[in-house]
Amino acid sequence: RRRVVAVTGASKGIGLALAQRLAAQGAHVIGGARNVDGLSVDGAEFLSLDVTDEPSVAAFAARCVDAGVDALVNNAGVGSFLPVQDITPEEYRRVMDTNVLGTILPTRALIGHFQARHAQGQGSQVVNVTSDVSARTFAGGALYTGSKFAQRAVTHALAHEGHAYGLRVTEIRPGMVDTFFGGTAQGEAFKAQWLRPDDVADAVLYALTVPAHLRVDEILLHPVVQEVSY
Ligand code: NJP
Repeated sequence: RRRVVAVTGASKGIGLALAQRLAAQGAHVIGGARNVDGLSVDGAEFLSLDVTDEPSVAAFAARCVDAGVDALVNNAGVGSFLPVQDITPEEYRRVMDTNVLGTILPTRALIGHFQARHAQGQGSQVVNVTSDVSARTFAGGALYTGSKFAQRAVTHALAHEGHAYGLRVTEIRPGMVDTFFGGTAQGEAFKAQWLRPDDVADAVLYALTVPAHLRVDEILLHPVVQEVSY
């Protein structure tokens, strides 16, 4: 049977690269994002998904369960870099809802399915694309890194809870990646030495393809040009 992998935030950047990589390796991909019109990848289906919206997540999850999904990759996320004095409640909610609630809702919607799979002797996986800043911060980072600290905490708590039903949980922590992140354009000259979306997709792929007795807890990866910061 083909492996079935659900990917949130699959319309561009890391998520799209991952959908292409997974499909090329023979998996069936169920990709979700708000803007999926015109997307086409052999071996992938794209569904409209807003990870902050419960009914939208429920519809996405129903299709995933129907297809017998093996793994969920929570990749959807937004960036926002403001000093504390400029953070509005609206911007707080947009970033926290997308990055934190947007990780919780798709996961929550599939836990019953993952537990049922465990009862049938099948393991499942959740891979959360957080950030290298899920455990450090900087000026202007309150909101974004705060959301990523929280997403990391959700990831760790899920790993504890999921252990009972054989769920393998992985945190992928990329540094700077050349995508559309934070409203920039992909391919801009100043990002020439940054990670490529494929670099991060390969890290996810690694976590998803290790032998069943092995759990990859975390992968931290940076472009060489990025300062060493731990
Ligand atoms: O960014 P981008 P990345 N519901 O903007 C989707 C993390 N990261 O690939 O809905 C559903 O090219 C959006 O689709 P759409 C970052 O925090 C990055 O770099 O159509 N989907 C698009 O497909 C994030 O968690 C860097 O607008 C929603 C995707 O998310 C992950 O990498 C560094 C959505 C974003 O594509 C992927 O971001 C780092 C919603 N409500 C961590 N809102 C970096 N690039 O430097 C957004 O440390 N999306």
